[in-house]
Amino acid sequence: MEKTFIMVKPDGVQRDLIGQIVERFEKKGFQLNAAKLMLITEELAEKHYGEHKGKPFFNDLVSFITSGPVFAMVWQGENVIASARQMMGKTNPQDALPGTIRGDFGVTVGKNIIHGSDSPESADREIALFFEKEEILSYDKANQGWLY
Ligand code: DAT
Ligand code: MG
Repeated sequence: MEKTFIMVKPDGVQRDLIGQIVERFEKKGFQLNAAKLMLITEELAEKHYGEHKGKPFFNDLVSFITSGPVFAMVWQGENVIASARQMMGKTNPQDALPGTIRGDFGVTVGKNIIHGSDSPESADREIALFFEKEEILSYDKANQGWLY
């Protein structure tokens, strides 16, 4: 089953949004495989956001993502990578539709609450950056027959 890396950013943690965000993914029908509250080092931030190195917002992005605890997660489900991106909404909360996480909770692009992998390649890379293999749990859930 497809897996993706989802992270509540420092603003989402400070604004007490972890529970509501987890609830949206649970209610949708996705399955949680791993989760932890953690601090991101500068080194990890630069790796995670490597594709943005050299862009004008890169330094602010690294400062922001290392500024406080994040809540890192792995979720699984059919088409979870693209579905999670839809649930998050557009990168800039001002373009994100109501009903999406960024549309409902965010105001500016610099503090847009949540990260989600944008492709299968990114998901594999990001899951491996943030989690050890033993931290990612596969387990049966009784609701699966009612989802698939
Ligand atoms: P996403 O997080 O939707 O995958 P992205 O990968 O293009 O978006 O950018 C990563 C993060 O960088 C994004 O969540 C917020 C920040 N960012 C992107 N574009 C920005 C901009 N023009 N100004 C400030 N921050 C920006
Ligand atoms: Mg991205």
